Amino acid sequence: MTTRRDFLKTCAVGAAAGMAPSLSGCSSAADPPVQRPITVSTWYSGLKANEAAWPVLAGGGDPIDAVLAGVLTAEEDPTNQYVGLGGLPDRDGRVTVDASVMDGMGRAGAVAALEDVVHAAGVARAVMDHSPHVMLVGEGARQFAVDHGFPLQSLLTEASRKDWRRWLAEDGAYAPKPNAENHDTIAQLALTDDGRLAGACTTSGMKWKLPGRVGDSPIIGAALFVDDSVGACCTTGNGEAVMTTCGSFLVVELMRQGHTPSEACQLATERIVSTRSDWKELQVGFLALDYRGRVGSFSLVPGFQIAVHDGQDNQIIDVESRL
Ligand code: SD4
Repeated sequence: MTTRRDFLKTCAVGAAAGMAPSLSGCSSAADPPVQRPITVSTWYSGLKANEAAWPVLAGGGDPIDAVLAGVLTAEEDPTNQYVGLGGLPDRDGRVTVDASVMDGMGRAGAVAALEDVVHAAGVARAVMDHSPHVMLVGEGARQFAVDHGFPLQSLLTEASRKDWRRWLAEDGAYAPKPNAENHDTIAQLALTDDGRLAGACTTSGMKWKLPGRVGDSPIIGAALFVDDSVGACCTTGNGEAVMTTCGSFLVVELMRQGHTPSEACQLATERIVSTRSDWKELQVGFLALDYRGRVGSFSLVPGFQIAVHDGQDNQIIDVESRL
């Protein structure tokens, strides 16, 4: 496993040898284009997502196709209890999923509180491509999915039902619990060799959430924002903290002002720290990719990991945190 320190070392070595660094925080605005194509994803499941996305990028394909192929691997995985099939349910035992997609030209689609559809990010893309809207929710989103050929199936697996029942038996308070371990949403960004960016984010949201609760993942500008002229950002973690700071939009705008992706992620983390006195009990992870392929990431508390695939390696990186 590579740590952030290792990457910074790599950057220093690369810079000394006249090579382009592959992570931000170690290059200046004067640097030439550094790393394209490239794809990055949140958490350990990002490794598989990057693998699935790579052939699309390597073949010069659409970056939206790349990230959709990537995040589908997590949506289809019944053992991933934070995304798609097998996701943990809300307080009442219903699995509802949120997802968004965006490209670097300002096109976007999203679904929220969607039930019975594994490939929520695919439905978000269909909203983008086949409707005049950006977001559909609940029963309307489900009907739209059916109309566009997405199969219906229950997302609640036996394992997740058991966990829910255990929680019911142990916790009479019936309150959703935002906490630092509550995290495994997949969000993925991709950049083509000719500079087109795209991103996708998909999740079953906060476990045991109140019915009707929607997180940051389907909100454009919160968990996902993409602009070909600057870069892209996605988030994972406590959606309430991200929504109230317009997290991904903030990171992209900070990069527009000249900050590196890692600086931008760190500054956005500080914004959360300044607005949430309970920040040490939360987790939020930011992941940013600029138009030159520089990667940056930062999180509130330790434990956040990202997966980076640059064509040479597909590897997990431990992200630096505020705490
Ligand atoms: C949410 N941000 O619904 C999502 C949850 C998440 O890792 O990212 N978990 O708030």
